[in-house]
Amino acid sequence: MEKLIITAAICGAEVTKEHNPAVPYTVEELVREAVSAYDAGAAIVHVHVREDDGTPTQSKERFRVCMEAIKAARPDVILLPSTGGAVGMTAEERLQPTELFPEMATLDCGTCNFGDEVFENTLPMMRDFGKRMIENNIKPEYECFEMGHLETALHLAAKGYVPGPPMQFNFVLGVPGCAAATVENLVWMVNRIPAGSTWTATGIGRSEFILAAHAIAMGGHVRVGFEDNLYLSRSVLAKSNGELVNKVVQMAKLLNREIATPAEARAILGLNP
Ligand code: KMH
Ligand code: ZN
Repeated sequence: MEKLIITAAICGAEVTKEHNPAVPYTVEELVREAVSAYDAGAAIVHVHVREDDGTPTQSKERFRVCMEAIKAARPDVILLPSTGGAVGMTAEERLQPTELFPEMATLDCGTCNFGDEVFENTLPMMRDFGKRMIENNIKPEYECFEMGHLETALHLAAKGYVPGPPMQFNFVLGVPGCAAATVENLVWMVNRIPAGSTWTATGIGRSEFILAAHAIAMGGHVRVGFEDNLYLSRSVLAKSNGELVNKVVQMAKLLNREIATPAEARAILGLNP
């Protein structure tokens, strides 16, 4: 089986220090969390950034400073900035990190409920995001919160509006208002992806490690991190993103799945070495 790529979603836009004091806001805190995840075995760091007070931002300058600081600490890590940002941001606001020419960026695949809010990703928005990623030579990670999101990504790729196969999908299951984090849903989605494409599973909240176990066994890849889950085990807050990554590494060891280095992850994902 292919080596396991672990992505650490170290921050997100929604969780705060009130939920877990280790949630990073400042540049130094983001670097600390990225380094802890990388050193534990993450090849990819999914980056959201905050102002020092915790307010989510898509500021190009804030992304530049944070991503350069992470790269200075761990030069070979793959950075995957968010173009999802936080609910309510405009498309132009959200697209700012693509101006920094990252290797990868998220591309969210449809409008959906997101807890009590609506996360807007219309087809025109997706076409604009796809165009930007084609122009800037960025490999999208297609974020699918629903079955229909996967169909949308496939449809837009077939029309050439977004980069086509091989594609990297992230099946984010368990967001309140979206598809549940069940193995049936995961298997359904995995069975729909084009040959040669790759996929990652992200389980929200207490489903994080259950979905990770399925993905490890099925040959997919895994995302964990504070964006998705704050607990190492029941009622035990994780002290760092590294603790969450380490738990996946231990699970993979038990199932005889080796962990991909960033170089190996680049080869698996078809990124430039
Ligand atoms: N914060 C969510 C509304 C992404 O990074 O592309 C969207 C999100 C997805 O986190
Ligand atoms: Zn995100």
